[in-house]
Amino acid sequence: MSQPNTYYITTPIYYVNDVPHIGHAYTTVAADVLARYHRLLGNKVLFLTGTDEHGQKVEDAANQRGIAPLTHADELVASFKDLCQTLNISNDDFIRTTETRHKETVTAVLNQLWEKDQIYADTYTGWYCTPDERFWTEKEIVDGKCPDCHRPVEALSERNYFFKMGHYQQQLRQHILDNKGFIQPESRRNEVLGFLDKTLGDLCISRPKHRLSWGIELPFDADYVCYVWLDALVNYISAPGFSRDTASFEHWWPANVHLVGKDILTTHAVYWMTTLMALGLPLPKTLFAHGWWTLDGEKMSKSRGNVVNPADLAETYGVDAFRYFLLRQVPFGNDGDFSKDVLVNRINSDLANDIGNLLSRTLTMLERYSQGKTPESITGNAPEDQRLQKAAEDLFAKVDQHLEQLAFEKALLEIWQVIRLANQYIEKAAPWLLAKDPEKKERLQTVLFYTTEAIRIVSCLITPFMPDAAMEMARQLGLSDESEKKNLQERCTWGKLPAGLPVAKGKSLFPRIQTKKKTDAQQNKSIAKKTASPAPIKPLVTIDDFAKLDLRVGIVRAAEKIEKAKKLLLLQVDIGNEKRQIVAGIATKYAPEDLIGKEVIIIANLQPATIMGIESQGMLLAAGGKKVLALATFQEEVPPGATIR
Ligand code: ME8
Repeated sequence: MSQPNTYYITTPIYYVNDVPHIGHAYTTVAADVLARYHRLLGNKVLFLTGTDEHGQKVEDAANQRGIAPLTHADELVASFKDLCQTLNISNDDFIRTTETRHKETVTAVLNQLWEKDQIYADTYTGWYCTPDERFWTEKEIVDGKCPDCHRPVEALSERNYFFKMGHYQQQLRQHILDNKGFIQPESRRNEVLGFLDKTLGDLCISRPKHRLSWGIELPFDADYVCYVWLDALVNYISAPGFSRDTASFEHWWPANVHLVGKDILTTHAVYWMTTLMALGLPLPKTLFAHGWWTLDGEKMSKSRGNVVNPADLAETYGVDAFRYFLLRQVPFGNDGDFSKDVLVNRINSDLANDIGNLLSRTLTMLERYSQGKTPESITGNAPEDQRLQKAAEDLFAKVDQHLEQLAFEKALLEIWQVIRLANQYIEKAAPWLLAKDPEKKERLQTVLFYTTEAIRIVSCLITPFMPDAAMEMARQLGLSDESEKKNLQERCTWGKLPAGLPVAKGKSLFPRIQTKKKTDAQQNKSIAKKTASPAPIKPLVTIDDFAKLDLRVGIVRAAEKIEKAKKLLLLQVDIGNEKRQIVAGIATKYAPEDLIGKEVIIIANLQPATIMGIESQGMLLAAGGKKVLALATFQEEVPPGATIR
């Protein structure tokens, strides 16, 4: 990873219309890992998070409670700040859009854009979606409803102020094309490029006060407040000091990473980047839009009553275990489904069994065979010594490369390979047998040193993910507080373990979580549910029959509902050299917006068929019979058009 002197990372600022949930925790924990990692590398870090407090959603939430918006915001902000504390988040700043420093910067931004003739007044007639706070054109709305949230829209005609966003369409497109890592992951980059293929309109950046008063007043027209999205996006420059503290601003800007969820990709990739262009400011280096958490396959929302409270999970299962789970379970750009069973399994297998066991058995060995002290450094010649040394020595570079790509789960997987290798090493070396043979004393010392040194390196590299557990590991290994030390790379070189330090075996790092045993009847019921009447296997085919099918990787570039066909969606799928139009019976399971950017498997040489008057040029693979259970997709990113065997 290149080592800039400064590393500025942001999360979205969260709406205070409701309490935080697992999705908010996800982005914030991911940003925290990167911030901590960069501090360990010796970089100067600014890690910003905060709350988005203006606009209709917050005003409505306050009205419902019969209190003033700011009183409402003050209460909810506390729950976001508490969550940061609970999850051990190391943010350097927390910005609220109701703070004076932010309001001043928004006013300065509006003034600059106005003076640069980037804002104009016009009367606009369109369809307004109140929950989303945005206008749609006649063409965009679907059956009188918002194409985004599917709630009814209302016709509105009013004078407003517009930012000349359309003017920057080509410049933005070119920037994305020239800078491969600018929008990540690749699927999201393609999604934005697809969006920019259509004409980019201007952006309405005002709301008349008679309709919405809870916002920052436009400096050039006191009858209007600023559109909440423009207000919110400006937080990324108001916190480091734009328009107020030039030295600080220039020190931190441009940001290295804006981390967001995929729901707010367009507002960041298009609204924000064009605003920066209009202000003449450099663009952030990377915008990463991660995937979406669902609960048992369903969208989480207050109205469904299925919101997962992150503070409860952290309290029940442990902060570090929860942080580990979030980043290990799902590749960062992909969607994930939350379930407590999966969380518990992950904790028991990776944390209690793998890392917990490794530490506890190593400490026991040191107590028994090394007078409770860290062993002397010895060079081992056995192939297994060298294998473990190489794996541990190479670990920093691998983790570094994965974190550069924000591939948290891959970084953790690499660390766990070393942990598993160290456990196998102990089993193979059987130090308890070596201890019985006086002639094997030196071999025993070698085994102790190799194991302890591997764990020491592991403890350094898990620090950003699980700061408390890493500190406790270091403490038990007799090392002083490793987590606060910089020079991570140097600390991860083999052979740095100081000899003769007293170790202090303590409480178990990650106690095993007892799972309630299901009764036989429950077990049978759940097995029956899972395997309910599977369809009989069809007659055998030959390998030649199978080879006739041309299965390809496709990326969904566009998806829309088909009028009068409840179960069907019309998809535009990119299969490398060509685009296929496919009619798929998956509308009961997926909303069109869930599919954009998804990598799917298609049968590319299926005879085209006409469905509801539309030609379908291929078929998607999915689990399930008449009822679709899940689309077949990939664990890793794969290029469109790749063949599948
Ligand atoms: O959009 N899965 O705020 P917000 C994964 N104020 N991430 C999730 C998630 C889920 N189910 N739910 C929420 C806003 N998130 C604006 C942002 S920024 C200038 C203004 C995370 O409270 C994810 O990061 O709705 C998502 O982008 C963000 O919370 C939306 O938070």
